[in-house]
Amino acid sequence: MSSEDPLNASPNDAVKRSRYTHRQLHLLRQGSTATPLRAIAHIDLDAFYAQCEMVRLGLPRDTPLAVRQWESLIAVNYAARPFGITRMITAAEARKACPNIVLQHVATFREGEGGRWAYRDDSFKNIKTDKVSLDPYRAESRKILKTIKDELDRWCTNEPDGEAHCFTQGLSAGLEKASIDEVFIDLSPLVYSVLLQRYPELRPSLQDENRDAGLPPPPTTAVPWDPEDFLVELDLHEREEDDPDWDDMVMLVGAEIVRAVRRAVWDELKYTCSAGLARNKMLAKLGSACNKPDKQTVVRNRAVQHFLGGYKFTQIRMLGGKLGDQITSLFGTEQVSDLLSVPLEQLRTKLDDHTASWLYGIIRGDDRSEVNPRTQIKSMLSAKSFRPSINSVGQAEKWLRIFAADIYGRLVEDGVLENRRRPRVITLHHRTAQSRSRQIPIPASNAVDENLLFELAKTLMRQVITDGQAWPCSNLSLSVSSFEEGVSKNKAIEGFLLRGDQAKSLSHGSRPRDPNAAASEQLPPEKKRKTDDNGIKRFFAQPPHTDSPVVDEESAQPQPDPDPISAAQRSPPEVHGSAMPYYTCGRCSRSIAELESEEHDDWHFAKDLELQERQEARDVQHQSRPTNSSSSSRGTGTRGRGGRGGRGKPERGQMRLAFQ
Ligand code: DCP
Ligand code: MG
Repeated sequence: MSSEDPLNASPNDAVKRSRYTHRQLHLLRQGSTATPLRAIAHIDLDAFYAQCEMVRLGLPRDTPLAVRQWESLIAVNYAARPFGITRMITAAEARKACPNIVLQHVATFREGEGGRWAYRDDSFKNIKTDKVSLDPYRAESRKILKTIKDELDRWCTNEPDGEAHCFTQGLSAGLEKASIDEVFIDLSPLVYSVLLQRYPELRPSLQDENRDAGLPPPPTTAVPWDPEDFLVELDLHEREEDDPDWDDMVMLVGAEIVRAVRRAVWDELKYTCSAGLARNKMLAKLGSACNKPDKQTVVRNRAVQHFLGGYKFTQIRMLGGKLGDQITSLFGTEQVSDLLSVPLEQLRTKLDDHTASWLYGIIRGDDRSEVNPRTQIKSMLSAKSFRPSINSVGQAEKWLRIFAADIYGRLVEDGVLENRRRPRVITLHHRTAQSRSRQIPIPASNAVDENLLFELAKTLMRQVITDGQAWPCSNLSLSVSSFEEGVSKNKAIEGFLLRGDQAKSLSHGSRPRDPNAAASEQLPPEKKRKTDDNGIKRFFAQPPHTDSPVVDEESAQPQPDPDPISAAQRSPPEVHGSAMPYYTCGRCSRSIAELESEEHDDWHFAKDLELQERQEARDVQHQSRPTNSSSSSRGTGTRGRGGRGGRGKPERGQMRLAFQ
């Protein structure tokens, strides 16, 4: 009997097809979030600050070490963890538990010692005079990111189709720096090109005109996993002996790339990291934490249910905050496995439709959020709280010198010397009984350097003193914002340097226009409204680390704000009589000083959110159903481990959620 005779063919003779289609494979090439064949990696450095210190001090990996900030621990290496040392105990307790532990204090700036940070043996006793610097860790983080990109680029250029997908372009496609020590990588297009090279039968042929036809099956009955790959156990009804499908092959190639990336980070910089690989960000992030340190975990599609079933849903991205708490109280459980047995209809009786559908999907491993290359940093802030408060201009200026140096160091890293970017506004925040801030433009005619920032900061401080009520001051901070793009955006280098009259008038404009005006009066009315509006502020707020006992102000660096309006929506700049550049806003037709453009855009963004909020609140009222909870709240928290990452704004590809 021949299998070519369909009438007489037995089921065993039938040509087996993959459960995946040409269309789904093609979507992999495009990095689409819609294909089940996606390959997303999450890489997280092990005990990051502690490793930075071990590398700097040249210590062997088995030396117990913790990084301290005053009496608190902020990172603990894996050699110290078996002694019961965690971030939740103090330095003294750690010393007791492990007398040989190295307790390395973070680098600090010191009042009166200029603007250079240094490692000092006595920093931990000097909270009054020292200010933490995270510069060493930021610098290591940048090196690691570069190594990761270089390795990915090596893969790209080795692949015939890979060149279109380059990881080192200015804003790396497919690579999202999620925090100082973690990145998401969308490996999909790269995996696609490797797969096509290795399995030419995947190339669409003329017979495959039907894009929804199944792919030929993989030419193997067993996946050659590397012994270093930790595979999450399969779901109950799945068996390892079953033939693999293309989703397994996607993970196999992804795991090979991730292993190479991790090896490059170790070989070149001597850092270990852990990784998770899965079809989406949520699963990849959970995966990377599973087998720390120095391991990678693969969550195959056939293992997702088993994997997620063991978690509390409050451990899932987006469910770590308020939303998770509310779902816990509504359903009386934190376990994914309990919630899996709740039908969608029942979720809808307690949650609005969007939230119910999203939750129903996410606990089944469905997350379509994109890997977003981060937008550029939009502001930099350097701050210090004083206990006891300070009382003199001399003391304040010593700190302003440190803030200026701190911010300048970060501007240099951000490309200010190469004219890639420069800030246009400098702001001094000052707290006595109440908080106030004053800001002035940074003259476009001057090169931005430490001295200029210091001089401008002193000018602002003098204004605060002239206003009165400057002392006792309990907190002082300096920030720069309203960044201007330079040559990287095809602007000539001189684009920063205005000439002749224009430069002169702008530098005049940089002087305080009205030294006696209250700080808030210098802000556009829109800005004031935004600042006053608690409803909106929530969306911009970034929750602090919550698992750390450290109550600190040091070197806080605001995350980049979402880019609210594309430049295309703005009319071209116009110049008013004062020679201060203005433009007419394409949305509200108001005339806006260029220097305030970012704030103005932010204001529109905030207004849009506010409108959206109101609209959603109205929708919710209309669709209202009985609920167990009388509270009304919005599930925008994205707190991850350590409370990081809570940005409020939903990611692209995700819906904002609302409770009823
Ligand atoms: N960090 C901090 N305070 C916290 C949490 C973290 O200062 N409450 C800093 C120090 C960490 C770094 O951020 O080294 C990265 O945070 P992680 O949560 O990734 O923790 P680690 O990298 O230290 O350990 P792990 O191996 O669990 O990732
Ligand atoms: Mg880490």
